[in-house]
Amino acid sequence: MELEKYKIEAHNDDALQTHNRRLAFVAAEVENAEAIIQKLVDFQVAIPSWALGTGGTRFGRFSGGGEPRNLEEKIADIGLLHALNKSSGAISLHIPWDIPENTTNIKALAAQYGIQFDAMNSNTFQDQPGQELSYKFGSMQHVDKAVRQQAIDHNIEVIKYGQALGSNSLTVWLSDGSCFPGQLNFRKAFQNTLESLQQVYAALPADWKMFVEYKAFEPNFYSTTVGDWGQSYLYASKLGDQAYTLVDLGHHLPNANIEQIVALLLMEGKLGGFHFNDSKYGDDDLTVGSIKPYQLFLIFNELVEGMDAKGMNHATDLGWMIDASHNVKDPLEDLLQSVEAIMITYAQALLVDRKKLAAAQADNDVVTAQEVLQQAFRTDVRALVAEARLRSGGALQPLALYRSADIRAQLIKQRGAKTVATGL
Ligand code: LRH
Ligand code: MN
Repeated sequence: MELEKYKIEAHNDDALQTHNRRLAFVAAEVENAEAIIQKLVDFQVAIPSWALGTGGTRFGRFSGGGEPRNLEEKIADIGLLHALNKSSGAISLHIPWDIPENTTNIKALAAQYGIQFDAMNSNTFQDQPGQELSYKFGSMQHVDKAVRQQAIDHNIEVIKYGQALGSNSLTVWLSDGSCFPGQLNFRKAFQNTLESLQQVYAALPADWKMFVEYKAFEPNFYSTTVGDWGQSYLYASKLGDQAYTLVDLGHHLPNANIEQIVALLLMEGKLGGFHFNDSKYGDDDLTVGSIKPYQLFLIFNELVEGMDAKGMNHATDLGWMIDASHNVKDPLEDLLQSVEAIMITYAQALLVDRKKLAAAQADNDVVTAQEVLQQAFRTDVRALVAEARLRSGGALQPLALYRSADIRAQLIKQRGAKTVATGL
């Protein structure tokens, strides 16, 4: 479903006066407004191909209708998000949920919408129909070499799909672990997993990155073989320079200081990217910034400080991806809110008075240090984010236009009320 340009222009004309008033106010407050707007224009967040349908839990799934029936319609949905906010210019595919039958056609279709292919995701946490060997007791950790080889072959196949589409990174999330004490020899599980990852690493094209995603628990509930940032860092360090850790915000034990983890991984040059979402309890995969917006700000504060300290390019040197699932919201509205939260938080982190913060830290002036951070967090930067969208040809208020243009109703009319998208 195309969103006609004239509809975006008409929407912006109606909202322009209010926008300009708000922009003038914040631009008067913020000295580096122009630089921030330009950084926002360049900043793109990859949308997960597995989060365009209504997710669910083991207790139930309540479809909202009009869900994409195939990869082509998923790319069209991301094209729609990108037309609205001009910040969703990439898709992250999950294999085999989204196998591109004809990579040339899929690549051409994505290009039409201005969509790039971000990290590819492998899947050795489910058994596929007709699969020879089961991953019930793990994949790369498995005691049976043949199961490990099956997982290695799958990851190498995923790299090939990615090469054909123009992706240049592979995310490996392993659900491997154990549910009961005694079930697993932790040392052998680590070594089997490392040897397996080394074979996948050896198949990486020279310009590719491998992201090792860690997770504390689920689906295993006693141990996870890539269970925290330290274990992921250990694997990535032993694998080589093309291997990095991937931080999924929902994959930590309660009250973990994620911003400190991010600062140290960045310092070590081993932070590869993010799966943004939010959570209150476990891996809830909720809308970014919906539960702990200040934690998200503190993470972006460390990112900006750490990336500038290393002279890194904010837009291209790390993998910026969302990983969410939607139980009660329209998937596209949820993703629009998540991208907006990321852009707002990035803008606030760019606002932090770094000189004043460093001086306060040098003086152990704890109060001023907090004031510097909260001054930025309490600044309403939404007009800067909207201005970046306007300059990129997007909508000033994406969610409002998505609703006023009645897009979900048109998708249901086009696809039906009972369509089910592959994914979570
Ligand atoms: C695991 C995870 C991983 C994906 C999956 C869909 O919880 O975060 O990144 O493969 O979700
Ligand atoms: Mn994830």
